[in-house]
Amino acid sequence: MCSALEQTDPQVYELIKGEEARQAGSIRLIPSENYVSKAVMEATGSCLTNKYAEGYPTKRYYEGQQFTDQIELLACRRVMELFGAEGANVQPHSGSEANLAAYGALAEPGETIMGLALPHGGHLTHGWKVSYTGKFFKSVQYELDPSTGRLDYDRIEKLAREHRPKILISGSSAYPREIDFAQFDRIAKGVGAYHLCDMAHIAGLVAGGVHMSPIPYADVVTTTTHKTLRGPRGGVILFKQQYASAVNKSVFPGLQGGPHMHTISAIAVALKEASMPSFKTYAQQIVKNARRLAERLMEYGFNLVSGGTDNHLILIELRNKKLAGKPLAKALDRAHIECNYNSVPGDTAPPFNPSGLRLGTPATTTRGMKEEQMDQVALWIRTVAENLDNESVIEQVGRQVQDLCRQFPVPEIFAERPA
Ligand code: DSN
Repeated sequence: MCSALEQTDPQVYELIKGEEARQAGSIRLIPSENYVSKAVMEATGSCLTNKYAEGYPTKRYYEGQQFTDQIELLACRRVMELFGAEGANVQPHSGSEANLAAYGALAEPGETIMGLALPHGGHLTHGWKVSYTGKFFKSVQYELDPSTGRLDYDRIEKLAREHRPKILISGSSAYPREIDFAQFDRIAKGVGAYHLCDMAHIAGLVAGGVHMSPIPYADVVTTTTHKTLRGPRGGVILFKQQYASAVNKSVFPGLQGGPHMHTISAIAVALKEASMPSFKTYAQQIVKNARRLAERLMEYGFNLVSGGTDNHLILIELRNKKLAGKPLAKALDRAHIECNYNSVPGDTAPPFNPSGLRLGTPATTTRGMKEEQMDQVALWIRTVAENLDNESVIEQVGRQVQDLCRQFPVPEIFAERPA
């Protein structure tokens, strides 16, 4: 029997089926991606996609909110409980919007924000020059210590004293080490700045108790919901109670109109999953897998930024291998191993063909892979890196990758398994 989608639009149906099979048949090492449960997927595809709910629970601009109000309140309650936060806004459509709304709540356009530079592992929205966050605000960017590849809190403090930002941003998109949020808070308080943490990458690790939580130390914390936290694509802002009104006004009506209630319901489901004991085991295994992958890669002569990892993420610096990030990422993709090329600290290569490769273990861990499989993945990465021009070796690796994928199916994706 045909599904409604297949009947109405066979073209889109086939494309989605193709993507399902691609996801099932490749090893996902992109550290910001994961696979959601069937329950999360069901909520995302529910009738809530039909409903407008501008405003906040009990104060909406549209009628018919008997269920949406309860869903939003439930999502807020669950996220506050999970992270121990005083307040929450679950309406941001994404992490970028959460960041922009949070800046808008704490600073006026033209005031100074200070975040980690993009080539050093920061996010575009931490004030990088091509982002509106770097245009609407005066942006000062701190960098990693070039000799260690790590955050240098003394240098950050010196820069903060010099520029006296209104907001000091902690958090990153490509930093493999634990971040000391107490240090950031001390620096922020010392210069009269708000401390805003973007914990998007590590939210699931914080929830699982394997990374220091920013909640006790930051005035406002933003996150996406789809990375290590393993929910649908969305954004959340957590805050101390005194910022509730400013944050809520900044999200709506400051930045957004109607919240995506289908996403908010799926966030609520993901939060329930993340509060279960099995999620702690999951978070622990993400870190174990990343450590093992990092160790093996170093044994094979790959240089890792900072010399390893404490979290879910690994950044390979490829210059000693005389390789660039883009051709290696593309060759790995042909071998059904997905990752992304990335700038590394001090990179002189252009961002579109940088010297680094970014890897992470949240998605492989969701599939049930453990240290033994990480040994295999590291060996495949080495084999592909040594055979960039040898398509038959790349194809052979690809077949082995698909064999492993069959042993560790993507939970809840019911595509045909790769042939
Ligand atoms: N947060 C980015 C990433 O890490 O992939 C995407 O914006």
